[in-house]
Amino acid sequence: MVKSGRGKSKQSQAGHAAPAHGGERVASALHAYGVRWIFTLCGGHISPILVAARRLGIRIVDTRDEATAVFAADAVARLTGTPGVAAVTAGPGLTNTITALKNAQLAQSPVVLLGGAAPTALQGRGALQDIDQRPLVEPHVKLVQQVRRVADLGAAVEEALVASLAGVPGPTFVECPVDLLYDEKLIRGWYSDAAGKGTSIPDHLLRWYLNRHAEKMFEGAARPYAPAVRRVAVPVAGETALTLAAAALRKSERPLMVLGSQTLVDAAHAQKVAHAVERLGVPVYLSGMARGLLGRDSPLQMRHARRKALREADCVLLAGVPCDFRLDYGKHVRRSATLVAANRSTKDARLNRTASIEAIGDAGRFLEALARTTGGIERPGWLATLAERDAEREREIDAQAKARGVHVNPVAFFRAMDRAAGDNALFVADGGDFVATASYILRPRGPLSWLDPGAFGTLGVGAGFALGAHAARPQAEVWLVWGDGASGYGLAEFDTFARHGVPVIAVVGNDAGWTQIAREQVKMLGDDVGTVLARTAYHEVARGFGAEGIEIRTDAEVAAGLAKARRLAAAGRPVLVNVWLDKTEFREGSISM
Ligand SMILES: Cc1ncc(C[n+]2csc(CCOP(=O)(O)OP(=O)(O)O)c2C)c(N)n1
Ligand SMILES: [Mg+2]
Repeated sequence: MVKSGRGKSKQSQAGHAAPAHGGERVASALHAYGVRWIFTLCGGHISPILVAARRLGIRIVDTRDEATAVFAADAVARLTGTPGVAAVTAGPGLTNTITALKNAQLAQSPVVLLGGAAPTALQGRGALQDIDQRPLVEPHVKLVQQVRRVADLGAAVEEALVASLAGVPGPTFVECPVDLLYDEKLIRGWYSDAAGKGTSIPDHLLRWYLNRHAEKMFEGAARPYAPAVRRVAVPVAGETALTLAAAALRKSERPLMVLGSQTLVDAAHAQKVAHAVERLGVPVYLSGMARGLLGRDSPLQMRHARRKALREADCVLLAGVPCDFRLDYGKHVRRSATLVAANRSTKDARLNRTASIEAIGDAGRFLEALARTTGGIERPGWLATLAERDAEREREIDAQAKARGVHVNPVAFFRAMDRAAGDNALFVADGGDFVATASYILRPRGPLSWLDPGAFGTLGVGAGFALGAHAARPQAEVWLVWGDGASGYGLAEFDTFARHGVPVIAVVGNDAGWTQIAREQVKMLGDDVGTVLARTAYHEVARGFGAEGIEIRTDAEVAAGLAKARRLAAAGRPVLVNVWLDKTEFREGSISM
């Protein structure tokens, strides 16, 4: 496996003979690096990769949209710390991935995208699905590999895997032209047919040219290929930053930490990071992939009134969290506070605000080192103040959960779902207000049990994330919290869930609208144009794809409906629960785009 800082360099067992074709080279590189799934939507350009990968025991999960394939690869990457891999065909297959690729880039997720391409000799000459792919993909990835020789395919894939994980993780792209993937005899046959049998000088020239082209393409392809698995070093912040941060924390009277997704880039270290945070004893807010890090009920974790706490804290440690819109571009943190920015990215550490102490390196490792250096930094009075404020807000939420209308109260619904979901639950969030409400109320059970799109705020990640989550954690009870609007992007993946036996419980918050947008638009502009949906029977759509569908229209039906959904999922069935929501004031006043 290619895992940050783990595993020894070793030669893989597979691939000591010359591979029969380029697809086998790609597959054996992936296999050697511990890749266990390829998410895909097929195309002739990539068939040899899929077939060869399956022969090596890599699971091929075919989806109904290339974006889903990349979202699924993204989820695998985040949950395992091993690169997630998607393979798509040339041209439109690739263009369909761009949103998901951008989402992975902004989430700093190590995704490797394999793309087909037109035959090398025909590129730029009007071949099927032939476009210039580099300029399309380049702005969204760390590395583009355009392979031109069969012998280079394996190394290109290895490079893409390593680069996706190194430093600040992110997606990479390997373009594999179709004529590099099939076996040499077949390709030479294509080229010789293309050259024809003419006797004119141009005919001779064309034959000479194509023959020389094939020679170059297959140069070295007869030699054996054995991938060499490289270890990716975890970047570690310097000692000075550690000493300064330790001193600042010790001196602090009101210390506070905010942990973001980047803290858990090295998924295998999640428990160690959790122990470090517990040992430090500093009150903490968890966001993104860090949600759930301390389990359901840690006394250190605060869920509410973050802005107020940040205003009051005299020392703030931002671990893997940039000062972007979520911290009001840094304004949430008090000017006079000592700000410690622990981040793999210098750019993120400096975004909008100059930190007092910069710790450039892995934020999780930094927390581990800090806990070893300082031991506990308990400030019981400060912790109690924050905890009381948190408890106060929880009581308000309880009061809101009591309100009864005609259909389901979303606040009460998530209280019920939080009680119903198992200890092995993993929550995927995709939607607007419905998801924002969930994020206040649902309590992720443990490390890496919450997935949301991240800073790109992309609607439509849900089905792919759920697919990837089940692959990475087959024992987990995967709950997809889905706005009715958001569900439209991925409903067809119920077909994928049914075919591959993926027992997702998708809970659709059916408020017949794009409510997060409608809320502001109506208030500010007096018109709901473009924001209204119908009370669609989404559960019946799921049934049409061969999955289970449950409809819940009133609060009274919630507990039984959720229990039934869990039973069906436990028996291996994907389920869609269509929940008719009442309007609520819960999200009133929050700004949403
Ligand atoms: C790809 C994409 N398109 C549009 C948006 C803008 N947007 C943000 S929230 C939202 C409404 C979501 O509606 P729904 O999923 O039904 O959740 P609700 O707010 O109704 O609970 C929209 C359209 C976006 N974030 N991403
Ligand atoms: Mg909605």
